[in-house]
Amino acid sequence: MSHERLNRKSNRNIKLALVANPSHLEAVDPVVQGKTRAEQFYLGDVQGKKVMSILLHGDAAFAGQGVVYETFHLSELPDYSTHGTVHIVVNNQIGFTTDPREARSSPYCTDVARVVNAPIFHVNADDPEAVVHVSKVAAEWRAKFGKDVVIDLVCYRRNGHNEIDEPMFTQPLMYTKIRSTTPAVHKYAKKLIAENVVTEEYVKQLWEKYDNILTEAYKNTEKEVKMYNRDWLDSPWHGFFGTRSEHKCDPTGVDEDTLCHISTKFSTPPPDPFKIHPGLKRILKSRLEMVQNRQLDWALAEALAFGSLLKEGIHVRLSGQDVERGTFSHRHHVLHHQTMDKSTYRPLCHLYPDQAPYTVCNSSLSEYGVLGFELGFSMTNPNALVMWEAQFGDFNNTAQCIIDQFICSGQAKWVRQSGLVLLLPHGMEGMGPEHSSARPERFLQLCAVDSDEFPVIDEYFPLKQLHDINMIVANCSTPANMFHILRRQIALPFRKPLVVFTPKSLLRHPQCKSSFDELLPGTEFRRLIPDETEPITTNPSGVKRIILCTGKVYYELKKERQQRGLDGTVAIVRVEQLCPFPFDLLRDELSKYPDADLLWTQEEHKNQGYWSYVQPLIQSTLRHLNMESKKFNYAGRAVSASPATGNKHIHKKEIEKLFADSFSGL
Ligand SMILES: Cc1ncc(C[n+]2csc(CCOP(=O)(O)OP(=O)(O)O)c2C)c(N)n1
Repeated sequence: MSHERLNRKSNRNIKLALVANPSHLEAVDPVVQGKTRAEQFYLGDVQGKKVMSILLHGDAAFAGQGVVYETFHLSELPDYSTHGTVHIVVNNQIGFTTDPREARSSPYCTDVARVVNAPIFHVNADDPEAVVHVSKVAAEWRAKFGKDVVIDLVCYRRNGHNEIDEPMFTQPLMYTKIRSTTPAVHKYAKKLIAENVVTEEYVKQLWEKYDNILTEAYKNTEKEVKMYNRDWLDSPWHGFFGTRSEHKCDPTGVDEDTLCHISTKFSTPPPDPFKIHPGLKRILKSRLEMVQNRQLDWALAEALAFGSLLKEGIHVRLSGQDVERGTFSHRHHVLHHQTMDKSTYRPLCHLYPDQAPYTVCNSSLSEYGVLGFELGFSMTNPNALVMWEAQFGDFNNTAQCIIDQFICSGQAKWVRQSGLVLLLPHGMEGMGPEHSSARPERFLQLCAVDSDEFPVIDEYFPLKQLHDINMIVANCSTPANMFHILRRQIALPFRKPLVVFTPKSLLRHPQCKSSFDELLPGTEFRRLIPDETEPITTNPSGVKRIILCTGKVYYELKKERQQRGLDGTVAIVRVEQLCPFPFDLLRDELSKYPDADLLWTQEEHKNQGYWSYVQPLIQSTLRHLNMESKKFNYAGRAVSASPATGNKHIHKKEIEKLFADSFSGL
């Protein structure tokens, strides 16, 4: 929520926005910073002279929560700086019932701020004039140097935690003292009266005036009989919601000329005399060959999605560890001059003279802080594609608090929309327990889906589903689908967080290519991809088994099917949008092969991946079709405590079993 009013001293309007904050202490810090950065960015406020953030902290949380440290480390990074934040620590020398001797190892609760050499003012909060003085110095510091500054308000908490707890249970000596201490406001009034600065009568009047303001405001709340969502939003996206029909998603296809232009620019080395690495020359050359063949791989799909949005005036921001090159070296969005320091070339910034800005930025090695930051960034402008990529999908769990408290539940709790995209590299490729799984099961468990009910299907169903869901979860198996789902984030008439499990080996898989034809006007994101191979399309009655799957395992199953001579017997159907679930398309698919049995095959272990999520959804669809008696089973790895084995031999054996189970009995 926010409030805007005239500041009589500067004669300027000042808007104060309060960012919605979960119970999780300090979690909001990076969110505030991201939002501040975005406000500055879209206002062209490159020095942070128009927008700034103030972060309020508790002493125990400031010292104890690691996200505070992560947030400080963003403060001076080129694409994350907010040009100085004023931190105010309400240091009441207690955290719930814990006193500082048990709450931290550093002498001061504010010592974490020393990592950026921020000035820290420890001030006696019982001395209001000292507090005002220190606050002025802090504000001047921030204005002059554009760097963080900390005010440590050394004070006490008069009552127990939450005002109702009994502090004498745990801090009897301290609270005996506090109870005999005159409150700061009375102390200060007494001092001013003694110094003849004010009279007793003046103080009394001031008290009454203040009391009346509060009483009146409280009474006014009773007159409010209606609640409007817009009153709770500090950036209500007027131009966005006012102008769009909720029932219409803009097309995501793009014309051939635009595709050719962007992909050629993206595949062309920078103009002379910029010297790029010879390996990159080869990469760009093979990219260009692909473009000439009207084909695209994953890197081109990303570039075409970003580039076409930039052309349409949409700001694109991609942030995360090593995103500029890409963890798997597939992207190369920032090219480095081989003999000149700090000289770089960003092809996607040179597509059109009037394009929107493209931001691609390697982040610090943080997930919690950086994901929170990007979430905050995404809340400011609906006409921006803001993405956070994890180095490997596994690492998203160090940002679990942002996912749980903000991303999956933010709209339900705070009527706040965000179109933030999470790109999570995922896939069982024999890399061992640590780099295999983005934990799809966790994201799917967070989706507000009723798996027992087959929904009413009409022409608005796909969009209505998206409108009603808390977040979209997808696993794209083709570059074209990745292109469309990214563009759809902006084409939608509302904003939803999108979680995409992205590939590793598929980045270079010879079969994981799409044609420009799949991106042209009239094409769109495919929530489910039916089996469109021969002879299945011409002879569906030959199909004895339907394998439903998602992601990379499709390519492996397809190859195995061919080797086993089962091309006409097994239909392999890909669920690309896991949530919301494509009930309508699955219904159509199951109806095509009424006599076939049904399998869900996944490469993830049985207690992980998608099985627990899809099983009841598929069963509801079967019930709807009166096909409850159809054989429907799971094929894949057994349950496991760890996401993957670290033993190559076992990995291979597991895949062999997955194939054996998937094609058994045929
Ligand atoms: C991440 C997190 N862990 C635990 C809690 C439970 N909790 C609520 S208040 C509190 C103490 C906070 O102390 P401090 O930071 O000094 O702030 P104060 O309440 O004294 O202003 C705790 C532990 C929480 N809200 N968030």
